Amino acid sequence: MGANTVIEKMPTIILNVNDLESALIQHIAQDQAGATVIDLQQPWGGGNESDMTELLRERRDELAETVLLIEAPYANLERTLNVMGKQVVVIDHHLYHTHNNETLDLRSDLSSLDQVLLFLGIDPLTQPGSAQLPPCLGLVTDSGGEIDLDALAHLVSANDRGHIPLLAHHINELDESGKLPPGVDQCELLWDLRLNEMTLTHTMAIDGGIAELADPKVFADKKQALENLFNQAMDYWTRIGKEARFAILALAVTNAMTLVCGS
Ligand SMILES: [Mn+2]
Repeated sequence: MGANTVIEKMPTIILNVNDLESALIQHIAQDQAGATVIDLQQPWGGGNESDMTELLRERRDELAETVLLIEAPYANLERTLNVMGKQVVVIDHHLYHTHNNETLDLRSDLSSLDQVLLFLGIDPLTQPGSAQLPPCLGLVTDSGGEIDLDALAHLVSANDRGHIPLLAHHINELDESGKLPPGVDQCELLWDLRLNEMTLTHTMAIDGGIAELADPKVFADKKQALENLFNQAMDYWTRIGKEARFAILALAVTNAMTLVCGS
């Protein structure tokens, strides 16, 4: 089987790149698997259905026979793709409430990222360049750059399925099983990932918070406050029972976000 055959069979990935999970799907599918990825360009938490349908019509020629429609539960979108003769694979794991107060239950134990990896048959561990975090995620501190893509995919999936508590749990688990590189601090990694998530989703006043931190004086002030907060959390962390740790960590991170971004 030649390389062309493989590429022809590769599905097109259709999604909105507006959070950590979708950014990582885009990176792996496009840069590692060589699939065409179409970003529907709608913001997190909602989208304009006719804009998305229009965009798909414009980019019709780029669509493979099979398309993965990821977290885009819009009837018109699916219908448009069906009319084009495409085989649509719906990838999702969320419970939606539609305008008509109806429920669309697409829940799954697997995140969309997990499902895409399974569908494409990708094991992030064996991908070339897996020692580096995708530059598209633009992690802000050094700690994140040292984690491999397999661990990253694992954590991004946890963040998407269970938010901060599940993310904290999996960071702790990776650390205890020796799968985090030496020097990667649990709190710092949690912070990196959540900061990226908030930047991509534009949730909370994160952009304003980051802009403010560019001022060295503001940064120095907040850095000290953040350090105090984390030291306090780590102090609790070492003294309390294991089962209470995640709650403390989640609380510390939430407080830190408020400190940086405002409430
Ligand atoms: Mn998701």
